[in-house]
Amino acid sequence: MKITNAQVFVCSPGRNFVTLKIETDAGIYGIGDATVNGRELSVASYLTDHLVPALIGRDASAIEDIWQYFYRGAYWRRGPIGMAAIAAIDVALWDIKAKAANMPLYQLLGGASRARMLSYSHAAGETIEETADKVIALTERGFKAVRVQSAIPGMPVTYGVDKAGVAPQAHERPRETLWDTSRYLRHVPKLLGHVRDMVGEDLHLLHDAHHRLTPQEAARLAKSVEPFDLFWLEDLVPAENQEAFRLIRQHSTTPLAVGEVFNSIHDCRTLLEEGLIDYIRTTPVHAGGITHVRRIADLAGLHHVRLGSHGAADMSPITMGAALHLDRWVPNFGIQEYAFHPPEAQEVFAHEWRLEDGYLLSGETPGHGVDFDEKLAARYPYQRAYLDVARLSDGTLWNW
Ligand code: GCO
Ligand code: MG
Repeated sequence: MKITNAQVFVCSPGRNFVTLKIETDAGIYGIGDATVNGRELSVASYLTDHLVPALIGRDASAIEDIWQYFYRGAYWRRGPIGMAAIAAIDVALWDIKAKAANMPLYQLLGGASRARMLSYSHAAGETIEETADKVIALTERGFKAVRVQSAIPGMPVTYGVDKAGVAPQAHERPRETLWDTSRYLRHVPKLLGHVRDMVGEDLHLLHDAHHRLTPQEAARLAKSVEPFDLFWLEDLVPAENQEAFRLIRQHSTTPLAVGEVFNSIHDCRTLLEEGLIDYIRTTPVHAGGITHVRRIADLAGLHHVRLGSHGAADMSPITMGAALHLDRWVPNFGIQEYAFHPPEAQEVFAHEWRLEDGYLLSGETPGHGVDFDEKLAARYPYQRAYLDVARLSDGTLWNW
């Protein structure tokens, strides 16, 4: 089965997505997601200008060799742009292989370890009370796990909490936000304590610090929220320095999650091998596709670490499909994030996966079960958009 064509589409049905479609001489096509939020055109160019010309004519069934060819074969390897491009090719090829085998993708990985995947979504409010109401609303929709964020008093904009009507992407330049660690560290235990009191013991609660703390501050937070029995605390410190997690680990038993910005197994090796975290957040799109995340998941499994895939709305429904097939198979599954795509995106990317009673189901159709409507996508042209940046009150640039 030869690859006859590969095309990249950049569209913005509610937000920007980069999609790769690979066609074969067997008449079977596959699709992959290559979206890197705020850097969409770079991945599109990396694919169109550099990888696609070397992809056409190859054997579509040689997934491993094609992965190695673009990874090992490139002198400048790794990095978010290159790995997202490889991921899109990889996921599209797995889609093709599974369609050719007439099987849902999880079957090719070894079959199902579970029927449905526990998922969590986001509750975020301007006040603690408003956040608690949103947590309750999600439980009423069936969620058994909820990520809890709220605006921090004294900070005009807080990560994860957008004022009504302000789309996170609708900014022609990166929006500048203010960060204050002391206020944050005082506020979060109050927020989580209040929500735990309201919802009782059973609901899983999660929280994301979005890389803002130092190891010592992170250890303090992890310790202070122990009474609220969190499912996890996420991205406490920027993880370039994996060793920093040793300090956090020595001070607290709160479960830790990290890895949504990682793009290779090397980014998580120390964390996994030393058992410094509990959940690894790598997704197919940002960590080299199914071929590579499977390797990360196996290394994680050796060290009692479970998969808790990143599922923000800035990855297309294709990534959710691919992630759910991985989740369905992986023995060491933990939880899958789900942040609801815009309605226009749901139409452009028709998908078999679905949410039911707080669990995600992968679907049973051959392939990863996500399709792409090129004509409809053309009605939603790319719109330049940025993620925010953060500064301290004296103007110093901080981690966003
Ligand atoms: C999450 C993430 C997202 C990221 C976003 C960046 O846990 O879902 O932190 O909210 O900020 O994916 O593009
Ligand atoms: Mg996160």
